[in-house]
Amino acid sequence: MFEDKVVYQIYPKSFLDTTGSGTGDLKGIISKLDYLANLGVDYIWLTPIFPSPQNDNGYDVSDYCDIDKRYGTMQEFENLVSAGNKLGIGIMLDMVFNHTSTQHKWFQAAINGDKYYQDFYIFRSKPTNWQSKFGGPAWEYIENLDKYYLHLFDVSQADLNWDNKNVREELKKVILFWKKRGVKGFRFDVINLISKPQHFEDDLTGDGRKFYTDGAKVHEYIKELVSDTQIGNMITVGEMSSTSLDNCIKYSGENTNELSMCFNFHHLKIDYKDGDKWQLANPNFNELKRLFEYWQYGMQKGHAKQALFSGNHDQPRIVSRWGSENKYWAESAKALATCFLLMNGIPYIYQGEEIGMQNADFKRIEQYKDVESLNYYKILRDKMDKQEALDILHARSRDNSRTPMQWNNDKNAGFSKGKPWIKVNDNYIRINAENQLNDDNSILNYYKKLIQLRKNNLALTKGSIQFIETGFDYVIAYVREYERKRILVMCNLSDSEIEINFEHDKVDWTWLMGNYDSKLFTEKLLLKPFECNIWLA
Ligand code: TEU
Repeated sequence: MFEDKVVYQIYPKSFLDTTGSGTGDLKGIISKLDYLANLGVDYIWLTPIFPSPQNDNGYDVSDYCDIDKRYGTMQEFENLVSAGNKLGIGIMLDMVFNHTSTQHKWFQAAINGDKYYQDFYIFRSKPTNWQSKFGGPAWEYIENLDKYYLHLFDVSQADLNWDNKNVREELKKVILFWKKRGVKGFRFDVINLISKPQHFEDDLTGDGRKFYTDGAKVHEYIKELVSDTQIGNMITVGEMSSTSLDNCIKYSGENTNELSMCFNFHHLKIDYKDGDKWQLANPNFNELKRLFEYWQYGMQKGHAKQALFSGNHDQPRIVSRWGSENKYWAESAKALATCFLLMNGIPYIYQGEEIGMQNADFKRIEQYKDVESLNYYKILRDKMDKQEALDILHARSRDNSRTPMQWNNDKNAGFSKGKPWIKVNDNYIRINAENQLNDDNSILNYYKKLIQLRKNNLALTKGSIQFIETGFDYVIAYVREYERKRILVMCNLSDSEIEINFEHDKVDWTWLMGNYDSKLFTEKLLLKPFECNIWLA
């Protein structure tokens, strides 16, 4: 199920502001549904729009069953759902169930001495040495309880205690609340971190993640949540942090009664030095190919489903990261899209990716808003000078993908008539949706054609995948096959021209599409910089 669907991720805060507040809103999303329907999108996933102090832009939820006033009203949300329905676009909401904001009434009751709610969280008299994923210790002291609470993320995001049945019951109510309002699916934030160990101990070799990642009861809890709320037939995607193939086969396997698909991030770490996000390295395309093969073959064999994606609101822009910002900007954006979106799984497009949006153009630390970036800036500054730390943020900050959507070349890229909450990239004059809508050769129209191609070919939705060795690390090539129909996808992810030898391959391939001119498949195949082609046998 869902292989023929395409999901578009919206970061509401940065999508479109209709009030001049500087923050995007629900009405803005409604006004762009036509744009999304035209692109060929079936679902939109909204990152959290619930009331929140916004320390982590909504991933710190203070009330799961309401809409943050910044974004609009419940009525407007219902309007969005029905407007979406008319266009065949379903709404997916982001369930942040690993933690709540410390402003949530449960946490407030807990720290004011309510024992019932203290058991909703993880309070201990003695902290461990675990590190928060945003830097610094994972435990925070509460004086009047003389106890520490666990926060795997920001100090304002307290981890929930899923071993408490009452917590699980409350979270089920949240799902039912939104289901009733016509929501068509859910994304579950870091859902593989919910099952914590029985005993907390120091991690002598790492930051603590080995004790809570894919924890002992995680599958049991997901099954219970899915079955008690009857969302087994809806589109559900779990965000899996540092997960393993075996676990993902359970999370999203055909008859495991858990989720319909999962995100994993291993392929987006090929440019981390020694696995450290905050140390720069060139992308290792050999490793990328190995990871694609491992996950695609593994999930295929396990009858499990993967979300296909190259970016989201936590990742730098892919075209800046592995593509080309200048000379081969459009070519590289198209090649990367082709490579990612035609594999076996369900394509996810992050807002602005379809027009080749690039990393933020920030020069000063004051321009950054993201809590993780600001925390790490301090940590980096202890080790290096200012410019070096800023260079790392420029490449790695989550704000890179959070700058406002570039709609047109009006003031603020058409995003807002007020002062945007975060700086618009100055390149909006050149890179914007309006410019691309009427240009047949644009990245936007390429995405549209790619989506149509995928939907019109069972080989690309239901087909198996087989990777092809070309002798070049940065050429990703694979064949999708269904009922003897074969489609060959080949992408040169480098800025050099290369020649590949296919003397042994005698298949007659017909060209379907690509990012340069139509190309015959020949024994000696010359690929231009970032050239990609799709052929049919
Ligand atoms: O992210 C989970 C996560 O572990 C990472 O993606 C993290 O944001 C970062 O990349 C570590 O370097 C999810 C959400 O997508 C993210 O926006 C939230 O901040 C986080 O959970 C906490 O809810």
